[in-house]
Amino acid sequence: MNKIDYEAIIKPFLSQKRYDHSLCVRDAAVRLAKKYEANAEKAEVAGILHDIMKDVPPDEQLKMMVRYDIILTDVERSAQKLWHAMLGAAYLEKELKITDAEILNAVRYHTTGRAHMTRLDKIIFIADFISADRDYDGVEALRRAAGVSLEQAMIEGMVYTIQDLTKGCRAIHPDTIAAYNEAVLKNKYS
Ligand code: DGI
Ligand code: FE
Ligand code: FE
Repeated sequence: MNKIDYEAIIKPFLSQKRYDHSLCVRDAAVRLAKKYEANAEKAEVAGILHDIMKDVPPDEQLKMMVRYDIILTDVERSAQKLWHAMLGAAYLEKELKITDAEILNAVRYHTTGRAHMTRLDKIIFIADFISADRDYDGVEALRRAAGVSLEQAMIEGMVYTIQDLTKGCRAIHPDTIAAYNEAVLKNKYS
C-alpha cells in the first residue's frame, strides 16, 4: 500500500514555521517511540498531524467545531490555544478518515495531557516540547529528562506549562490537572 503523503496534506494549512515544527515533532516522536518501544508508525502520523488546525483563524475554528458537534466548556472557551487539539482530532477523524483511536487521542490530548495517558499520548506531548525547533529556556533540561523517562519528562513539561499559566492567571484545563496529579502521585508513591 502506498504511504499517505501527510506532508502534502498539512502544508496548505500551516505557516512555514508551523510546518517545520510539525516535521520536527514527527522526527522527535519517532525517536521517542523507538527508544521507548512504542509504535513508530503511529508516532510518525500523530506527530506530523498534531498541529494541523493550529493556524486556522479562531473564528473559523469555532465554526468548524460547531460543524463537528464539539461543545466547549467554559475553560475551553477561555483558552483559544486549546482549540486546535480538539479540532485537529475531529478533523483527522471526519475529513482524513483516520480511524485509529490511539492516533486521534494523541492529537486530541497533545496540549493538555489527560488522566491515564497512553504511551503514544506521552510521546506526542513530550515530542512537542523537545522538537529540534524549540529553543525556550529549559528545553535542554527537558530533552535530558526525556532521555531518562517519559514520566520524568511529562512532569517537567507540565510544571513548566502550569507555572506559565498561573503567572498569567490563565485557567488550567481539568485534563491538565488530572495528568499532572496522576504523574506526580505515581512518582511519589511507586
Ligand atoms: O501548539 P504548540 O504551540 O506546538 O503547543 P501546544 O499545543 O502544547 O500549546 C501550548 C499552549 O497551550 C501554551 O500557550 C499553553 C497552552 N495550554 C496548555 N495547557 C493549557 C493551556 N492553556 C490553558 N488555558 N489551560 C491549559 O490547561
Ligand atoms: Fe499544539
Ligand atoms: Fe506543536
